[in-house]
Amino acid sequence: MSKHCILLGAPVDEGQRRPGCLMGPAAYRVAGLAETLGALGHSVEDRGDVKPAPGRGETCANNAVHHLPEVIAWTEALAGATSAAMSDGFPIIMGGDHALALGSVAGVAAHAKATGRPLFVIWLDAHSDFHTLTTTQSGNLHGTPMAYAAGLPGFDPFPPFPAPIPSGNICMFGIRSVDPAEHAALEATDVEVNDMRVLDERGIVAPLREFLDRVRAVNGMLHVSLDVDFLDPSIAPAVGTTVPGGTTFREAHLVMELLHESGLVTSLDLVELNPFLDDRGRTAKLMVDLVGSLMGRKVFDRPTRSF
Ligand code: B3U
Ligand code: MN
Ligand code: MN
Repeated sequence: MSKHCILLGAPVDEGQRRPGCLMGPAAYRVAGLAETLGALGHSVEDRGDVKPAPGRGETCANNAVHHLPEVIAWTEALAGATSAAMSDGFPIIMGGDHALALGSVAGVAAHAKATGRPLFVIWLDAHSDFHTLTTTQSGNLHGTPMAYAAGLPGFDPFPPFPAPIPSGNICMFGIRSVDPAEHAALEATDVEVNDMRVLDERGIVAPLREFLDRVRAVNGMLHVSLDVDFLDPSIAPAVGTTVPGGTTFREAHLVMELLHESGLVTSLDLVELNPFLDDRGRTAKLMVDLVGSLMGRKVFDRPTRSF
C-alpha cells in the first residue's frame, strides 16, 4: 500500500555533547531518502527543517542538565509539526539526536488520542533512554524521551505529555547500555526490554512477531524510533555513542521487513546520525536503505505469514 510520506527535518544537536547531528537531515536528503521512497511508489512531501522558537530560560534542579530551554522549544515545535503531519500522511522525522523524540512521540500521541486508537512504540536502540530530568547524570536529554512518553514524573518544565503511553505498549530492541537509575525505573514498569541477550538466545523474529501480534490485536498505531546505535558500529560508524555488539546488517533489514509486512507502522524517527563521523556517507546510506526495507523494498514477494 502506497503512503504519503512527509519528511520533517529535525536538526536537534542539543540533546548530547558531540556536535554534528544537526547535519543529519541534510545527509538523509543527500543520501536519497526522498528518491528511495518515490521509487517504492510512495508520494513524498519534504516539509523542510522544523524551526524551534527561542528558548525561554527554563531551569531544573539537576545542574548536569544542559540546553534545557532549547530542548523544550524543540519538543514543542516538533510535537506540533509531527501531529499535523500525522493527519496528512506518514511522518518521517529526520534527526537530529534522540531528544527530538520528546517532541515527535508527543505529537504522535496527541494524534492517537484524537483518533481513539492505542499507541505503541518500538524503540530500536543500544540505550533505553529512560532517564528523567532528576536521574540523568550526563545531563544529555537524548537519554530521556522514553521516560517522558511513558508519563514518568520528573519532567516539570516540559509541557505535560499529551497522553502517556502505557508502559506495556513500549517494546525495546537492541538494548545493551542501561544506567542503574534507568534499570530501576524500567523494572517498575511493563516496558518489554529485548536486550542483546534475548536477541542472541531467541533471535529477533519471535519477540518482534509477538509484539506485532499485540499491536494488531487492538488495532494499534505503531511509532518506530530508530537510533543509529541500534546497529553495530562496524557497519554504522556515524554515531556519537558507539556501543559494541549491536545488530547486524541482516538483522536490521529483517526487522524492517517484518515491520513492513505487519502493515502497522504509522510514523518513524531516524535519530543520532552524526554525518561528521561518517565514513564516505555509508551510515547515512545504510539508514536510507533500512527505510527502504521498512517501506516495502524486497527482493522477492513471498506469501506473507497469516497472522
Ligand atoms: N544512558 C546514558 C548514555 C546514553 C543514552 N543515550 C545515549 N547515550 N545515546 C545517558 O547519558 O543518559
Ligand atoms: Mn537513543
Ligand atoms: Mn542510543
